[in-house]
Amino acid sequence: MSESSPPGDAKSFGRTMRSDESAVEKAKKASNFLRGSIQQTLDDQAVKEFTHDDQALLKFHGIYQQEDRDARAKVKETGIEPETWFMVRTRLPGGWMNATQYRALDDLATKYTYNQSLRITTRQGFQYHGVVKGNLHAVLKGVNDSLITTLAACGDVGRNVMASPAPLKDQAHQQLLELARKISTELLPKSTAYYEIWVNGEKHSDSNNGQGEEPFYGPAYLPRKFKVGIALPEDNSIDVYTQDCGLIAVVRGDKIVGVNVLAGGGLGMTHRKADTFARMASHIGYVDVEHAVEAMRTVAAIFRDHGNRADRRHARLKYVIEEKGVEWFQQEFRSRVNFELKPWVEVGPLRLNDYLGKYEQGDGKFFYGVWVENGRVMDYPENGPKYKTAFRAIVDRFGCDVVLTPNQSLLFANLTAEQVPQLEAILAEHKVRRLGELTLLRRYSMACPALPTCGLALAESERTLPGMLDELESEFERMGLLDQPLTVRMTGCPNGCARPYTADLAFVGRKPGVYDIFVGGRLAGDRLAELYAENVEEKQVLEALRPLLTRWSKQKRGEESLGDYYERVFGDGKPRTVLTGDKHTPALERIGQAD
Ligand code: SRM
Ligand code: SF4
Repeated sequence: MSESSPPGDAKSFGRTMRSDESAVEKAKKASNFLRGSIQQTLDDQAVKEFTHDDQALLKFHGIYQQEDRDARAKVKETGIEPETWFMVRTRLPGGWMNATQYRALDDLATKYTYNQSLRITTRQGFQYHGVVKGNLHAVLKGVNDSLITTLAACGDVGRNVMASPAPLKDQAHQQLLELARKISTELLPKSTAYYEIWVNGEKHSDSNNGQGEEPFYGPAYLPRKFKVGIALPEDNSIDVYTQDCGLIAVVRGDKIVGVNVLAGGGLGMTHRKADTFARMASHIGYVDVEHAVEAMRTVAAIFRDHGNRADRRHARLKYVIEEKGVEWFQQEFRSRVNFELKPWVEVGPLRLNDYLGKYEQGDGKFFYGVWVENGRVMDYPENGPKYKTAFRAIVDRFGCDVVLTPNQSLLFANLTAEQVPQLEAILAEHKVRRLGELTLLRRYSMACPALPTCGLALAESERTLPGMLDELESEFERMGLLDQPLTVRMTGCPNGCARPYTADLAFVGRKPGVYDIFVGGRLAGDRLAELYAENVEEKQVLEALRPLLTRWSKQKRGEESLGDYYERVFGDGKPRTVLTGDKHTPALERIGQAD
């Protein structure tokens, strides 16, 4: 092991820190370990917003300052300035919670969100939207009282750790969850600021000393967010290739014996900026399971020490690896550990498993997966589904555990055989669609929140995808394609929050009512899509897709998905691992010519 930069060596913090460091870097270092002036602003009821620096720090506490963009759009009409809103995100390793915790989180949503909803995120967390400043403390305290945290759900730290969600009672699944929890704990900041501000109000003896509160991160934390997810070959719903550090469990018998380590995945990019791109994580190697946590920590340490701290647009690990190369990364990794980085172990082909419907757990009990439209657990008006009431009734009646999935859905665990039909009756009574009532198109769909809460949204997403799917369903039915599994994803901007670039088909917001269309990913999540059509008006989407859908319907081989068909016929034979924000000729132009 090199003496210069072992993971956790405080001397190595900011080894490559530049003099032109970004404003956020300065804010972090000046924050006294995430305190800033958050408490003062909370105490001052006359102040509605946090300072710019504090907004950056709040993210580490799991909070985003937002506003109601619907109201913003109507300011001219109404003359009323939108209220400052806050989004609060939980950190739930592997998406797990028990019934008591679910009830507590559900109660907080009823009391404190603008639309009484819990929003399941694409990383197995819950989000609260539209919380007002005066209620922030109550929400965070409430979350913590139920032994869940919002700490490090956002910010330049290790984010919520994802894991294949199936609550199966075999050894591999138990190990998987244990590993996700260990990694999550390992990545939690040690600063006591969070507890002082939100939980017990007490200053800890070691606080305010400005030193030593972050033995791993140091005062500037990471250059940017850092995402870890653990997949099993039979379930890559976590999209392992999109993680900063992905782990694929290698199972022998029913035991995880090691993990394949991937690094440098990420999806965020900017339209027309070729120097920003989505990137599939690179294969780094294999480590025995006892070294998995240290391996992840080492990947994070390399990022900490080499990530770009001047330009936040280029601050993700993917840019470090793309610039310096995989071999450099492997060498750096080896120099920091005293265990062996072994060659990558071939595992079976990756698949996506959404676990909807009824499954045996392996201990005589059952779990049951329920699809939630875009993860929004709420009671829709009139004849719409009443997810929130139904889920609460299920949890109250059966006391079951709840697991959030990476597909914005939810599993109820530890049910008896008799409880399953009762649960199904509750779903039916509340108009919640079950497996047989979903087309495959809808089943594997996801959309990010976008408007009205997301400050970065260029177009609608969650509120538009359901209607677009109605139209796609009619078109697919007409073409005899409804029984083809495929992933359809939508985002309101190119940041990629609903992981559009690994989907068979994706719509990425460009401006209000206008989307870029991407095609060519697939359910397995192991290939990037490419730009198919640019600047397509929402109403023209079907027309733009028709040439491709027609060919697919006539030429597909067996169950060939849209992405696989596209790749076979129009791909260049090489799996895409990088997708730039400035793509040359959209594929539709080529396909048009191929007629
Ligand atoms: Fe995301 C920023 C929502 C998963 C890439 N993401 C945001 C913000 C916080 C907007 C902002 O910065 O002001 C969004 C809040 C909207 C709102 O009103 O709720 C937001 N991201 C989400 C969620 C809720 C989408 C969802 O449909 O569930 C997901 C929360 C996950 C969680 O529980 O932690 C979410 N975001 C992702 C993913 C997917 C993933 O991690 O599996 C990605 C792509 C992977 C990646 O990180 O590259 C993603 N979000 C981004 C980016 C682009 C980062 C980049 O490197 O360029 C941003 C913009 C940023 O960070 O500046 C962003
Ligand atoms: Fe907001 Fe863009 Fe993420 Fe959607 S993809 S939530 S619009 S940042």
